[in-house]
Amino acid sequence: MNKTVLITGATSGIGLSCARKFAANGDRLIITGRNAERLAEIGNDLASRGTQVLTLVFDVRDREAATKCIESLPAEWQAIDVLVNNAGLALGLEPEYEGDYDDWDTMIDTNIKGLLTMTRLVVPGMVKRDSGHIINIGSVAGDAAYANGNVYCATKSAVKTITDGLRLDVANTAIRVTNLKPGLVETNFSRTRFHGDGERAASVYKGIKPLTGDDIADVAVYASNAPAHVQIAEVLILATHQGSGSVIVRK
Ligand code: NDP
Ligand code: 8X3
Repeated sequence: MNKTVLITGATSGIGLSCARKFAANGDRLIITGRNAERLAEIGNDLASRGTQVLTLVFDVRDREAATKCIESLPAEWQAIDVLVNNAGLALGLEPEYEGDYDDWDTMIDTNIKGLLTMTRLVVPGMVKRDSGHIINIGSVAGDAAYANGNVYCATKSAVKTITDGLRLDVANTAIRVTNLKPGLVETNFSRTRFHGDGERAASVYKGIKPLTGDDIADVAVYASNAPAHVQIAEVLILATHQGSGSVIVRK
Protein backbone atom coordinates (compact mmCIF):
# COMPACT_ATOMS: atom_id res chain seq x y z
CA MET A 1 0.00 0.00 0.00
CA ASN A 2 3.12 2.16 0.10
CA LYS A 3 2.54 3.84 3.45
CA THR A 4 5.35 4.87 5.79
CA VAL A 5 4.96 2.72 8.91
CA LEU A 6 6.92 3.28 12.13
CA ILE A 7 7.08 0.25 14.43
CA THR A 8 8.59 0.44 17.92
CA GLY A 9 10.25 -2.64 19.42
CA ALA A 10 10.71 -4.29 16.01
CA THR A 11 13.61 -6.52 17.09
CA SER A 12 11.43 -9.37 18.37
CA GLY A 13 7.98 -10.97 18.57
CA ILE A 14 4.92 -9.00 17.48
CA GLY A 15 6.98 -5.97 16.40
CA LEU A 16 9.20 -8.08 14.16
CA SER A 17 6.15 -9.81 12.67
CA CYS A 18 4.58 -6.40 12.03
CA ALA A 19 7.77 -5.31 10.23
CA ARG A 20 7.67 -8.40 7.99
CA LYS A 21 3.92 -8.25 7.32
CA PHE A 22 3.84 -4.50 6.55
CA ALA A 23 6.88 -5.02 4.29
CA ALA A 24 5.05 -7.83 2.47
CA ASN A 25 2.12 -5.43 2.15
CA GLY A 26 4.33 -3.08 0.13
CA ASP A 27 4.83 -0.45 2.84
CA ARG A 28 8.07 1.37 3.70
CA LEU A 29 9.29 1.00 7.23
CA ILE A 30 10.89 2.90 10.06
CA ILE A 31 11.80 0.20 12.56
CA THR A 32 13.02 1.05 16.04
CA GLY A 33 14.63 -0.89 18.85
CA ARG A 34 17.32 -0.90 21.51
CA ASN A 35 19.48 -3.69 20.11
CA ALA A 36 21.44 -1.95 17.34
CA GLU A 37 22.98 -5.11 15.94
CA ARG A 38 19.71 -7.06 15.74
CA LEU A 39 17.88 -4.05 14.32
CA ALA A 40 20.51 -3.64 11.58
CA GLU A 41 20.27 -7.36 10.73
CA ILE A 42 16.48 -7.12 10.40
CA GLY A 43 16.76 -3.88 8.39
CA ASN A 44 19.27 -5.45 5.99
CA ASP A 45 17.15 -8.55 5.56
CA LEU A 46 14.03 -6.52 4.73
CA ALA A 47 15.99 -4.22 2.40
CA SER A 48 17.44 -7.23 0.57
CA ARG A 49 13.84 -8.23 -0.23
CA GLY A 50 13.12 -4.81 -1.75
CA THR A 51 11.58 -2.92 1.21
CA GLN A 52 12.66 0.66 1.91
CA VAL A 53 13.77 0.62 5.54
CA LEU A 54 15.12 3.13 8.01
CA THR A 55 16.39 1.93 11.39
CA LEU A 56 16.36 4.07 14.54
CA VAL A 57 18.11 2.90 17.69
CA PHE A 58 16.64 4.27 20.91
CA ASP A 59 14.93 3.22 24.12
CA VAL A 60 11.32 4.46 24.20
CA ARG A 61 11.87 5.43 27.86
CA ASP A 62 14.55 7.91 26.79
CA ARG A 63 12.43 10.89 25.79
CA GLU A 64 15.43 12.96 24.73
CA ALA A 65 16.78 10.23 22.42
CA ALA A 66 13.32 9.52 20.98
CA THR A 67 12.77 13.22 20.29
CA LYS A 68 16.17 13.58 18.63
CA CYS A 69 15.54 10.56 16.37
CA ILE A 70 12.07 11.67 15.26
CA GLU A 71 12.99 15.35 14.85
CA SER A 72 16.03 14.50 12.73
CA LEU A 73 14.26 12.15 10.32
CA PRO A 74 15.30 12.80 6.71
CA ALA A 75 12.66 14.90 4.91
CA GLU A 76 11.44 11.95 2.83
CA TRP A 77 10.72 9.93 5.99
CA GLN A 78 8.96 12.62 8.01
CA ALA A 79 5.40 11.94 6.88
CA ILE A 80 4.63 8.88 9.01
CA ASP A 81 1.32 7.32 7.97
CA VAL A 82 1.10 4.55 10.57
CA LEU A 83 2.57 4.46 14.08
CA VAL A 84 2.61 1.00 15.65
CA ASN A 85 3.23 1.47 19.37
CA ASN A 86 4.40 -2.05 20.14
CA ALA A 87 7.46 -1.79 22.43
CA GLY A 88 6.47 -3.11 25.82
CA LEU A 89 6.98 -5.79 28.42
CA ALA A 90 5.83 -7.51 31.56
CA LEU A 91 8.22 -8.02 34.45
CA GLY A 92 7.30 -10.39 37.26
CA LEU A 93 4.14 -12.32 38.14
CA GLU A 94 3.62 -12.04 41.86
CA PRO A 95 1.17 -10.58 44.38
CA GLU A 96 1.06 -6.79 44.27
CA TYR A 97 2.20 -6.60 47.89
CA GLU A 98 5.41 -8.44 46.95
CA GLY A 99 6.10 -6.63 43.66
CA ASP A 100 9.49 -5.23 42.72
CA TYR A 101 9.72 -1.42 42.55
CA ASP A 102 12.17 -1.47 39.64
CA ASP A 103 9.97 -3.86 37.65
CA TRP A 104 6.99 -1.58 38.23
CA ASP A 105 8.93 1.50 37.11
CA THR A 106 10.20 -0.23 33.97
CA MET A 107 6.72 -1.39 32.94
CA ILE A 108 5.13 1.99 33.60
CA ASP A 109 7.96 3.90 31.88
CA THR A 110 7.89 1.64 28.81
CA ASN A 111 4.28 0.59 28.32
CA ILE A 112 2.65 3.89 29.28
CA LYS A 113 5.16 6.73 29.16
CA GLY A 114 7.12 5.39 26.16
CA LEU A 115 3.91 4.93 24.19
CA LEU A 116 2.81 8.45 25.12
CA THR A 117 6.17 9.92 24.09
CA MET A 118 5.97 8.31 20.64
CA THR A 119 2.37 9.47 20.27
CA ARG A 120 3.27 13.03 21.26
CA LEU A 121 6.18 13.08 18.78
CA VAL A 122 4.44 11.55 15.76
CA VAL A 123 0.77 12.52 15.93
CA PRO A 124 1.15 16.33 15.48
CA GLY A 125 2.44 15.70 11.93
CA MET A 126 -0.56 13.46 11.26
CA VAL A 127 -2.92 16.18 12.51
CA LYS A 128 -1.23 18.74 10.23
CA ARG A 129 -1.62 16.41 7.24
CA ASP A 130 -5.14 15.37 8.34
CA SER A 131 -4.12 11.77 7.78
CA GLY A 132 -2.65 8.90 9.76
CA HIS A 133 -3.23 5.82 11.87
CA ILE A 134 -2.04 4.91 15.35
CA ILE A 135 -2.09 1.21 16.22
CA ASN A 136 -1.41 0.58 19.89
CA ILE A 137 -0.61 -2.92 21.13
CA GLY A 138 -2.75 -3.25 24.24
CA SER A 139 -3.66 -6.62 25.72
CA VAL A 140 -6.44 -8.79 27.08
CA ALA A 141 -4.61 -7.96 30.34
CA GLY A 142 -6.00 -4.43 30.01
CA ASP A 143 -9.62 -5.63 30.03
CA ALA A 144 -9.48 -7.14 33.52
CA ALA A 145 -6.74 -7.91 36.02
CA TYR A 146 -5.66 -11.53 36.42
CA ALA A 147 -4.05 -12.93 39.56
CA ASN A 148 -0.50 -11.62 40.07
CA GLY A 149 -0.71 -9.52 36.87
CA ASN A 150 -1.52 -6.32 38.83
CA VAL A 151 0.86 -3.62 37.49
CA TYR A 152 1.29 -5.11 34.00
CA CYS A 153 -2.51 -5.33 33.67
CA ALA A 154 -2.78 -1.72 34.86
CA THR A 155 -0.34 -0.53 32.18
CA LYS A 156 -2.41 -2.23 29.47
CA SER A 157 -5.59 -0.83 30.97
CA ALA A 158 -3.89 2.57 30.67
CA VAL A 159 -3.11 1.80 27.02
CA LYS A 160 -6.83 1.22 26.47
CA THR A 161 -7.80 4.53 28.07
CA ILE A 162 -4.99 6.45 26.34
CA THR A 163 -6.04 4.94 23.00
CA ASP A 164 -9.70 5.82 23.59
CA GLY A 165 -8.70 9.34 24.63
CA LEU A 166 -6.61 9.87 21.51
CA ARG A 167 -9.44 8.58 19.29
CA LEU A 168 -11.72 11.25 20.77
CA ASP A 169 -9.09 13.97 20.39
CA VAL A 170 -8.59 13.29 16.67
CA ALA A 171 -12.23 12.55 15.81
CA ASN A 172 -12.32 15.87 13.93
CA THR A 173 -9.53 14.62 11.63
CA ALA A 174 -9.15 11.70 9.21
CA ILE A 175 -6.76 9.97 11.66
CA ARG A 176 -7.71 6.46 12.81
CA VAL A 177 -6.82 4.97 16.20
CA THR A 178 -6.74 1.24 16.93
CA ASN A 179 -6.18 -0.80 20.09
CA LEU A 180 -5.09 -4.38 19.33
CA LYS A 181 -5.51 -6.57 22.40
CA PRO A 182 -3.77 -9.93 22.04
CA GLY A 183 -4.09 -12.82 24.45
CA LEU A 184 -1.44 -15.52 24.69
CA VAL A 185 1.21 -14.94 21.99
CA GLU A 186 4.39 -17.02 21.99
CA THR A 187 7.28 -14.54 21.76
CA ASN A 188 10.10 -13.49 24.09
CA PHE A 189 7.41 -11.96 26.31
CA SER A 190 7.39 -14.67 29.01
CA ARG A 191 11.17 -15.11 29.04
CA THR A 192 11.41 -11.37 29.73
CA ARG A 193 8.62 -11.53 32.32
CA PHE A 194 10.45 -14.28 34.21
CA HIS A 195 13.81 -12.53 33.98
CA GLY A 196 15.33 -15.07 31.58
CA ASP A 197 13.91 -18.27 33.12
CA GLY A 198 13.32 -20.24 29.89
CA GLU A 199 11.70 -23.24 31.57
CA ARG A 200 9.11 -21.13 33.37
CA ALA A 201 8.51 -19.17 30.15
CA ALA A 202 7.93 -22.37 28.16
CA SER A 203 5.37 -23.57 30.73
CA VAL A 204 3.12 -20.60 29.84
CA TYR A 205 2.51 -22.10 26.38
CA LYS A 206 2.22 -25.77 27.45
CA GLY A 207 -0.98 -27.64 26.54
CA ILE A 208 -2.40 -24.86 24.38
CA LYS A 209 -1.69 -23.66 20.85
CA PRO A 210 -0.81 -20.02 21.44
CA LEU A 211 -1.07 -17.18 18.95
CA THR A 212 1.99 -16.13 16.97
CA GLY A 213 3.32 -12.65 16.31
CA ASP A 214 2.19 -13.11 12.72
CA ASP A 215 -1.42 -13.63 13.85
CA ILE A 216 -1.37 -10.19 15.47
CA ALA A 217 0.52 -8.53 12.62
CA ASP A 218 -2.12 -9.81 10.16
CA VAL A 219 -4.77 -7.88 12.09
CA ALA A 220 -2.59 -4.75 12.21
CA VAL A 221 -2.15 -4.85 8.43
CA TYR A 222 -5.89 -5.47 7.97
CA ALA A 223 -6.71 -2.41 10.08
CA SER A 224 -4.21 -0.32 8.12
CA ASN A 225 -5.58 -1.47 4.76
CA ALA A 226 -9.24 -0.92 5.68
CA PRO A 227 -10.95 1.79 3.61
CA ALA A 228 -10.35 5.34 4.91
CA HIS A 229 -13.87 5.61 6.37
CA VAL A 230 -13.43 2.41 8.43
CA GLN A 231 -11.80 2.78 11.84
CA ILE A 232 -11.03 -0.55 13.50
CA ALA A 233 -11.24 0.88 17.00
CA GLU A 234 -10.42 -2.20 19.06
CA VAL A 235 -9.78 -5.91 18.46
CA LEU A 236 -9.43 -8.66 21.09
CA ILE A 237 -7.48 -11.59 19.66
CA LEU A 238 -7.38 -14.77 21.75
CA ALA A 239 -6.06 -18.28 21.25
CA THR A 240 -9.02 -20.58 20.64
CA HIS A 241 -8.69 -22.33 24.01
CA GLN A 242 -8.28 -19.05 25.91
CA GLY A 243 -11.51 -17.65 27.36
CA SER A 244 -10.12 -14.50 29.02
CA GLY A 245 -6.93 -13.19 30.61
CA SER A 246 -7.29 -15.76 33.38
CA VAL A 247 -9.10 -18.67 31.72
CA ILE A 248 -6.86 -20.90 29.61
CA VAL A 249 -7.87 -24.51 28.92
CA ARG A 250 -4.82 -26.75 28.55
CA LYS A 251 -5.04 -30.24 27.05
P1 NDP B 1 8.94 -9.51 22.87
O1 NDP B 1 9.68 -9.54 24.14
O2 NDP B 1 9.17 -10.60 21.89
O3 NDP B 1 9.16 -8.13 22.13
C1 NDP B 1 9.14 -6.90 22.82
C2 NDP B 1 9.80 -5.84 21.98
O4 NDP B 1 9.71 -4.60 22.66
C3 NDP B 1 11.30 -6.14 21.78
O5 NDP B 1 11.68 -5.71 20.50
C4 NDP B 1 11.93 -5.29 22.86
O6 NDP B 1 13.26 -4.93 22.61
C5 NDP B 1 11.03 -4.06 22.78
N1 NDP B 1 11.20 -3.20 23.94
C6 NDP B 1 10.99 -3.51 25.24
N2 NDP B 1 11.30 -2.45 26.01
C7 NDP B 1 11.72 -1.46 25.18
C8 NDP B 1 12.17 -0.14 25.36
N3 NDP B 1 12.25 0.40 26.58
N4 NDP B 1 12.52 0.58 24.27
C9 NDP B 1 12.44 0.05 23.04
N5 NDP B 1 12.02 -1.19 22.80
C10 NDP B 1 11.67 -1.95 23.86
O7 NDP B 1 7.40 -9.48 23.29
P2 NDP B 1 6.06 -9.30 22.43
O8 NDP B 1 6.36 -9.21 20.99
O9 NDP B 1 5.12 -10.31 22.90
O10 NDP B 1 5.56 -7.87 22.98
C11 NDP B 1 5.22 -6.80 22.14
C12 NDP B 1 4.04 -6.07 22.73
O11 NDP B 1 2.92 -6.94 22.76
C13 NDP B 1 4.23 -5.59 24.17
O12 NDP B 1 3.68 -4.30 24.29
C14 NDP B 1 3.42 -6.60 24.99
O13 NDP B 1 2.98 -6.06 26.19
C15 NDP B 1 2.29 -6.88 24.03
N6 NDP B 1 1.54 -8.10 24.24
C16 NDP B 1 2.17 -9.32 24.23
C17 NDP B 1 1.44 -10.46 24.42
C18 NDP B 1 2.07 -11.82 24.48
O14 NDP B 1 1.42 -12.76 24.99
N7 NDP B 1 3.27 -12.01 23.98
C19 NDP B 1 -0.02 -10.40 24.58
C20 NDP B 1 -0.56 -9.08 24.61
C21 NDP B 1 0.20 -7.98 24.42
P3 NDP B 1 14.47 -5.61 23.44
O15 NDP B 1 14.70 -6.92 22.75
O16 NDP B 1 15.57 -4.61 23.28
O17 NDP B 1 14.00 -5.77 24.85
C1 8X3 C 1 0.15 -10.39 27.41
C2 8X3 C 1 -0.93 -11.40 27.57
O1 8X3 C 1 -2.29 -12.66 29.29
O2 8X3 C 1 0.15 -12.83 29.41
O3 8X3 C 1 -0.35 -9.10 27.52
O4 8X3 C 1 -0.96 -10.81 30.06
S1 8X3 C 1 -1.00 -11.92 29.17
